Formats: sequence, C-alpha cells, structure tokens
Amino acid sequence: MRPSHEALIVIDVQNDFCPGGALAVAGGDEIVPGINALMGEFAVKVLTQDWHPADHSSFAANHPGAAPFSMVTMPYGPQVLWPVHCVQGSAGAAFHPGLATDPADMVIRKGFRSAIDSYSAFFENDHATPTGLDGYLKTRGVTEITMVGLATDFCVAYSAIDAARLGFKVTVRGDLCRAIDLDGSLARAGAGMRAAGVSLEL
Ligand code: VGL
Ligand code: ZN
Repeated sequence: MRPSHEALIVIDVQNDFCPGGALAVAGGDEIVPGINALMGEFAVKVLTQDWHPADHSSFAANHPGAAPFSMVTMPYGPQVLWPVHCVQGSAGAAFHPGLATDPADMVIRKGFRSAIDSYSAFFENDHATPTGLDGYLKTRGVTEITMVGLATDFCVAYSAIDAARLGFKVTVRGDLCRAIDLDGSLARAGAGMRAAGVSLEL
C-alpha cells in the first residue's frame, strides 16, 4: 500500500469513451483491468465523470450546420465540437461496467454547465472556474498524483497539467490511458505534459 499522500485519479472511464460509445477511444476498455488492480495500491482513489446536460455547448448537434470534430471559438477560447456524449444520466455517461467503482473515495463530475466545457478535473476550460478537486486533495494531505484513464490527449492531459501547476507531483501512466489523437493532439498533449513537469510513464 502506498502512503496516504499519494492519490490515484481515474479520468472518465465511461461507456461513451469505450468501443461502441458515442465518442469511442480505440482500446478504451483495455485499460480497465489494469486500473482496477492499481486501485488496490492507493489509499486515496478518485474517479472523474464527464457529465454534460443535453444542451451542452461542446456538442456539434447544438451548433446548426457544424460537423463533429470541427472547431469553434467560445468566449473562453477555442473549443472542439464533439459528438453528443456523456449526457447526464444516460448509459453512455455511466462508468464502464468492468471498472471497480466501489473502492473509490470520491467521484467528481465535470462539464455540467451548458456554456463551458471542462476537460480538466481541476478547472473548466476557462482555466479559472474550479471543480473543487484541488481543495479535496489538499485537505486530505495529498501531494502526489498518479493519473490514468481517457482520453490521454484531452481530459488526462488537461488534468495532469493543471495538477502540476497546482503544485502536485504528477505521474501519468501512459499504459493505462488511451488517446483520441485528433489532428496531432496526442503529440501536443505529450509535449505540454512534459513542459509542465509531468512524468509520463509508458
Ligand atoms: C473528453 C472530449 C470531450 C475526455 C471529454 O474525457 O477526454 N474528451 N469530453
Ligand atoms: Zn465531454
């Protein structure tokens, strides 16, 4: 068992990001057994859940004429328009059925405001609105984070970079992540994580 200042954060292992889901990540389901095994090592275990209202502004369907995976400019910056995914209460938003959710101490939901997306588990995409996770971890005495989940190049990378900026020592287990890889996003995410001081273990 690792010491209590180390936390495992499992990002968005939900049906819509697994094969057959609305925003399927290739091999997204392959990481589930390894994540379950890793949870047994950590005293502090947090799961995140992408959790959007049906009228969410990140959905291409809510922008007449816009194609999924195209870009728009939101008041807070550039935003990819995604297929409808992880709608609150839908089967797609549920955790992968194989994920061991019972051992988790905390489930944090994000992306629940229609006007703003939230890739990161710490801040929404304006990089300013907090989710509360920083306070949760710090009040529990956590200083080191291991991060796994979906997708490497969006929610995992944004979360890892924010965690490093907030002063946590961060390791991303690349073998327990899978990527969307949209227009070079995986290479950019890897460079961004390294520049932020995140250790990338493959
Ligand atoms: C994610 C795109 C949209 C993710 C969430 O979990 O990486 N990506 N919403
Ligand atoms: Zn989303």
